[in-house]
Amino acid sequence: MKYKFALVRPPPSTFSKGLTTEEGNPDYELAKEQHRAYCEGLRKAGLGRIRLSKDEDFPDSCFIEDTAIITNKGVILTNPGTFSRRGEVNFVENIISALGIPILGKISEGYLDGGDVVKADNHYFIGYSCRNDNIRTTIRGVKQLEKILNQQGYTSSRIPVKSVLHLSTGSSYVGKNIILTIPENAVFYRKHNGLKVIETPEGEEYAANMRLINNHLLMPIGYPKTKKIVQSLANIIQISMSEFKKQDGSMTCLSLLVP
Ligand code: CIR
Repeated sequence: MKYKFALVRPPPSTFSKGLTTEEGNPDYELAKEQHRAYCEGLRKAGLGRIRLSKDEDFPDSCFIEDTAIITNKGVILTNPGTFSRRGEVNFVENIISALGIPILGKISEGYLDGGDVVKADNHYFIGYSCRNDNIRTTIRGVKQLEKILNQQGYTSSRIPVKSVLHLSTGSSYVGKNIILTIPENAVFYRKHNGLKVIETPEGEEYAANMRLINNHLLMPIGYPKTKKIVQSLANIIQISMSEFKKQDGSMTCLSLLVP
């Protein structure tokens, strides 16, 4: 899918009050700086950017990926598993409507975070991440998304998410039929015919999440072994992600790509 522009939302001043399992308080000034560099990375990858307003009431609202799934036929609005994030979807819904992008459906029968969806061309991998320590995407949410995708002619498959926040936290589609993933997901991706599955080197699990944009890959700085693995696949753009990582966020979380 060829993308034309990205929707991004800068971190609000309440950013450090967001949800996280990581240690360490994020530095707000640095987070803003890293967000600007991220937007610059999107520009280098050839995308126009629509910068939406910040919202102090939603500390996690810069992680806009969790609010919607954008297909080439339109958008599916999510219903995040955590109560504190549900209100983020209304704002994004208004923007999507104002842009005239069709809304194909809205998750209402369970919970689903956009970060649990990894798209490989026209196939969607959906993570069910809800477990005792991580109240996120539920099976009912997965089933409803499968139904909507199916109605639109897309195929999908399910993957349990065991140790990370979302499916996309530990994997991403890096183009050319290749999935880059942390080892625990590899067996599930390998069930899918025609896909090549590459595991992240030990200690570089955070780099499993990259943003493929047309012929470019946005990846976090500081993961040299993974960089070596992907550098022949696309033009690599490296971004500092330290402050978003402290809030459990990764590369794809910070944007929604519109074809
Ligand atoms: C959260 O816990 O919801 C945020 N602090 C991080 C969300 C990251 N989003 C993503 O992986 N798609």
